[in-house]
Amino acid sequence: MSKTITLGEFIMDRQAAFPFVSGQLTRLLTDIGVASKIVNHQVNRAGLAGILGESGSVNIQDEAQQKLDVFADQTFMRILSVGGSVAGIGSEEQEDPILCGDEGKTGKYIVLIDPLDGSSNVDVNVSIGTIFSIQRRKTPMGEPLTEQDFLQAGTHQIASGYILYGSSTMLVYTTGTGVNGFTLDPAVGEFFLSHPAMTFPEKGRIYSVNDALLDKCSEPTRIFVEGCRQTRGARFRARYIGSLVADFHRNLIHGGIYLYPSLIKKPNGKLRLLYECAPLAFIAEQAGGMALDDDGRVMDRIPTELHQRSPYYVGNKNLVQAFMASQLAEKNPAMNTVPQREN
Ligand code: P6P
Repeated sequence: MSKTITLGEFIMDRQAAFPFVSGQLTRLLTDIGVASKIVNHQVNRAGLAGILGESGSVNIQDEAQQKLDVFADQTFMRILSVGGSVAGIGSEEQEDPILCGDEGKTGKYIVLIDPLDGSSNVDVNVSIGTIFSIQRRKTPMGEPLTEQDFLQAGTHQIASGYILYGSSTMLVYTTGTGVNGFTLDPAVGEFFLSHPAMTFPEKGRIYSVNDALLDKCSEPTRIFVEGCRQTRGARFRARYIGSLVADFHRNLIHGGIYLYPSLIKKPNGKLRLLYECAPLAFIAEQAGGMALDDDGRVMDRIPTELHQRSPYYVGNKNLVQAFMASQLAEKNPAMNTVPQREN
């Protein structure tokens, strides 16, 4: 039986393939693993530790901060800012970026993070997650960071990933050479490689969208979802947890598409580009899938502000392409398509 490899061993093995690296990315990925174990411990005991519910504060999104939101944000900030690899952190929970290491003059990397996405589900024991994106600083070392260090396209990402605090806790990440998943063994406090070389199944049969929004989105989106619903053999299933990381992870394993569309009153939808859409888009593309917004590939989008939102359609390539065909059909009815019968 082959030896089960830990996250740390995997990261070190991968570094060995790049002899000229400084080891800062290795340290950063390791620190993310450490922070996620601490957050996982609190998430698992939230009901017992009296840290359920709202903290009484609101974040930049004007969303009530759950106590665990604040704890997760503080934990990742604390651990990532002292490791020496990070120059600055942009967090969903912080209005402005946090500068690390001598006002951001040291540290090679920029981290964009949603410390605890879907946290409103904590009180009802539904899976939640952390999403992270790692960029290389643009400003030379020794100089203070600028806004542009944080506003980079998804194609510049050095790494991205998520931690899913669910029935088991998993860390899934990519550095641009495929996607690998690690499952935490709480008995020894180690992440072990459990899902090597993750890819979407060839075809997907799940669509994930908030049905209550459909009367607020575009006609083509409604046409696409209706196409998924049609019973003529498509055999689609509707699955929507209301926790992006959980929905994304299920669709990565079983195949499907997640949609958070542009809405009449929210043309940019709800999800945030830098620390939700772009990092999961990197994972999706590395796993053979696709991630689009209303104008094309999410990874190409150059942000103009830290907390900007984006319509989001991500999952199996065949389903995302069918969705976009339904969007284009609005302009050219002859192109109208609905997902085809699964063989
Ligand atoms: P709605 C959670 O707040 C989140 O950002 C994602 O995790 C989730 O997929 C989405 O919003 C749910 O939004 O409008 O369907 O409740």
